[in-house]
Amino acid sequence: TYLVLDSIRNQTQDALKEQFAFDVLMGFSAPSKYLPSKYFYDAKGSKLFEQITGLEEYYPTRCEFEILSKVGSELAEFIQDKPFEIVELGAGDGCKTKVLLSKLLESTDAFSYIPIDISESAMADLIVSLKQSHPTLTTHGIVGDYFASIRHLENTSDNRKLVLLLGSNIGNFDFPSAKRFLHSIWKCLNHNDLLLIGFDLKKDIDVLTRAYNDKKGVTRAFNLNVLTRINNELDGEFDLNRFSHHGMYNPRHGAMESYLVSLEQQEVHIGALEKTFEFNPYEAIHLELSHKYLLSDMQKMANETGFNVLKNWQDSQGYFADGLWQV
Ligand code: AVI
Repeated sequence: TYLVLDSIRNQTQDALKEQFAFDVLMGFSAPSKYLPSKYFYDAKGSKLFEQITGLEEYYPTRCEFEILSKVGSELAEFIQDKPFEIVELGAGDGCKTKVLLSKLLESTDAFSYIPIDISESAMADLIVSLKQSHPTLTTHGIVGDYFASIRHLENTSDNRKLVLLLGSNIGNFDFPSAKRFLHSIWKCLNHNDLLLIGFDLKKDIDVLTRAYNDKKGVTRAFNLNVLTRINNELDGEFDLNRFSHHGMYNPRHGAMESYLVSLEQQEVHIGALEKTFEFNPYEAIHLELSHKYLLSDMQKMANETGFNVLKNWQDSQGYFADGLWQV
């Protein structure tokens, strides 16, 4: 079973919809239009993201899988005190985490696993598949966003914790927000608690560009799904054929940026907002930032948010890194 965090449960569907409507209103009224990337992850978006993680061009998941398959036993050495909790923020389908859990279980079974994810359907699937793959593991899933995750960390027992923030999820925050988020994790943890955090590393720009512009068009569908959500949930009238997906690397910011670009002058009505928004030809909606890091950027981020870096692991291509940070 899994728990839908109170913060989500207490808000009626209507309130969530109102928040979505408000965020769309803010994003489309801004001088440069944008939408927050958390709206990618409804049931369909989470499935599309799972598909992305299996794409040939999308290397991060494969690289981190390689790292986690190697580090499991080493990681067990850092966790001497029993019992402990593994809390994963943004667990998704848990595919990479399962390999880590299996490796840890070879050394100890004195831990429970607490995956947290914004998508209720992804959580339901994860709990079912964990029952099959790891039947003896104590698991408590929680549905909630990152801020709910922080509240969970604040309110849990004094058990030793290992927090997982994998898949370069931290890359989707801008730097000030990433620092604030990591520092708030640090504040919730006790001395010696651990954070295993994944970073996508800076690399050849063509490799990056391909990863966010796959041939099968899954990333395109992932981005366009946000407009489908507005159509379905907010009574929007977007014609998806009138927007194109644009994923590009910004070397000044060291980040992949995704946009939907309006292919023509158009007006789009959104029923729930009782408002029509105008899109100029080639006007962009900014959807996502995906920062790429150097090992020195990771070190800096750890220092600035209170953590000590115990260890860094990289995949064999040097594309991705996981850092083990300690409070
Ligand atoms: C979830 N996150 C780390 C992914 C990334 O690479 O920034 C989301 C994604 N967007 C397009 N492809 C994958």
